[in-house]
Amino acid sequence: MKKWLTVSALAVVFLWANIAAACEHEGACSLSCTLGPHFISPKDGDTVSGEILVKMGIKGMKVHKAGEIIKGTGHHHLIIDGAYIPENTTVPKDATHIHFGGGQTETTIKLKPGKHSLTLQFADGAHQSYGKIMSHTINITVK
Ligand SMILES: [Cu+2]
Repeated sequence: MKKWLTVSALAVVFLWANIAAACEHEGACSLSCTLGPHFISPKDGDTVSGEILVKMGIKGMKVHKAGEIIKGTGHHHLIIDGAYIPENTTVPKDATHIHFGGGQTETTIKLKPGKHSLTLQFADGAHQSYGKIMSHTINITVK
C-alpha cells in the first residue's frame, strides 16, 4: 500500500512537471494553465486600433495543417462576432469564420470601430470542430 502511494505521488509530480513545462514554453498562461486555444494577443478587454495582430496559442493539442486527420492535432479558426462551433460540426468558411488550414498561428485583421468579440475555435483536419472546450472568446474595443 505504501509503495503504491509513493508511485502514484511520483506520477502526479511527474505529470504536474510536464504540464508546468508545457505552460512555460508558451509563456501565455503561467497561472491559469488550461487546455484549449488562447489568445497570446490581443488580450481580453484590450482597446486596439488599426491593424490588429492576432496571435493564437493552443494547449493540449498540436497545430497541424488541414487535410489529414491526426489524433491530437488540428488548426485554428478565428470567429469574429460569432459563437463557438458545436463539437463535430464543420466550421463555416466566410468573412467572419477564418480558417488557418496551413497551420498558421498569427494573422492581422481590421475591424470597424466599436466592441467586438473574437473566438478561437480549434478543429480537426477536416474542419470538424472540437467543440466549446476547444474554443476561447475574448472581447476587445476597436478605436
Ligand atoms: Cu478549418
